[in-house]
Amino acid sequence: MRTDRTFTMLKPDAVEKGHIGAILEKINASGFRIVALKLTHMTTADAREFYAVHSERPFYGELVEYMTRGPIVAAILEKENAVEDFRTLIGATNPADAAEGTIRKLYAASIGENAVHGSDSDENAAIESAFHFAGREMF
Ligand code: DAT
Ligand code: MG
Repeated sequence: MRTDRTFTMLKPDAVEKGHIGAILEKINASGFRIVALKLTHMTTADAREFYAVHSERPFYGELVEYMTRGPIVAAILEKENAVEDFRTLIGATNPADAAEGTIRKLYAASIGENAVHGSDSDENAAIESAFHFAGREMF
């Protein structure tokens, strides 16, 4: 059986509101194994690079401000079909469109402050994991 990995961040709003425990609990209860985990604080340069694909979008400046205003929880998660299943678990980018029971429906305030990140492909999961974690921090 192939096991897949995805990368997630619990974003500054989720950390500020004290939702780390509840979100990690939901992630574990949904069958994901945590294989890397840390509290970290992205610099402006980090956030600009991490979201470089959105650099031409009108919300890029706000996104970088938001992602750097406080600490985040970065994690790598393992599960069969991890990328797709995790995107289902977090729900739509805009919490107003997110399905009932999804993490964004439960914890996100708005499209701009949407509580959690999930990689959108296996390739990006690997790139994003390596952005935040050294090999010796992955288990
Ligand atoms: P996702 O995080 O669901 O993969 P995305 O990659 O399209 O969504 O965008 C990355 C982040 O940028 C998203 O989580 C929140 C922010 N964002 C996206 N679209 C936005 C918009 N229309 N207005 C404000 N922020 C937005
Ligand atoms: Mg995305």
